[in-house]
Amino acid sequence: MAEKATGGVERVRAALAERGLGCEVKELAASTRTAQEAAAAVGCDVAQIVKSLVFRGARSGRPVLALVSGASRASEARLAELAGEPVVRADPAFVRERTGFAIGGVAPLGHREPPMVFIDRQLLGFAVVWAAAGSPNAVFAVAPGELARVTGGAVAELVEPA
Ligand code: 5CA
Repeated sequence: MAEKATGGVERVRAALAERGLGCEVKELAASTRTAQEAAAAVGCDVAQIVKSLVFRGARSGRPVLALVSGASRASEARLAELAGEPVVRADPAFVRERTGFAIGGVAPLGHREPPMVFIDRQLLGFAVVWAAAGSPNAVFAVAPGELARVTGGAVAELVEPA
C-alpha cells in the first residue's frame, strides 16, 4: 500500500515531540539517503551520521534496530549475542512493513512496530549526531545520550573489532 511521502516524517516529528525532544526535523533539497549524502547535506563528518539498520530475529521474526556510526559496520555476531538469537539483515519489504519507513529514510524512532534497539557506544563520543527522520531527505540533530533515552536503546559495542 502506498504511503504518503510525508507520512514517515510526520511520524518521527510526533515521536520526538511525545518524548519531549525539542529537536527540529530538517527537510533538505539534497538527498540524505546514504550516510555519505547525509553528511554532505548537513556539513558534518560521516561518522556523526547515525545509520538505522534493521535486522530480523531469525527465530522470533522480531525487528532489531542497530544504531551505528556512518563510518562503521554493525556486527551481526555482536547483535545476535545482544538479541539472544541469530539475526539476519532485513529485506526492503520487511523494513517497509515493520518500520513504516523505506530504506534510506529509516529513523531511530517512530517505528510502526517497536523494535529491540541497540546503540553503538562510539556514537556517545560525539556532542551531536544526525539521524534520518523518516524520508530520504529528512534528518534531525540530537545529542547521543538523548537518542539513547528516546529510543530506549541499550548502549553496547555493536561494531566489528578493527
Ligand atoms: N538517511 C541515511 C542516513 S541517516 C540512511 O538512512 N542511512 S542508513 O545507513 O541508515 O540506511 C541505508 C542503509 O540501508 C545502508 O547502509 C544499507 O545497509 C541498507 N540497505 C540498502 N539497501 C538495502 C537492501 N536492498 N536491503 C537491505 N538493506 C539495505
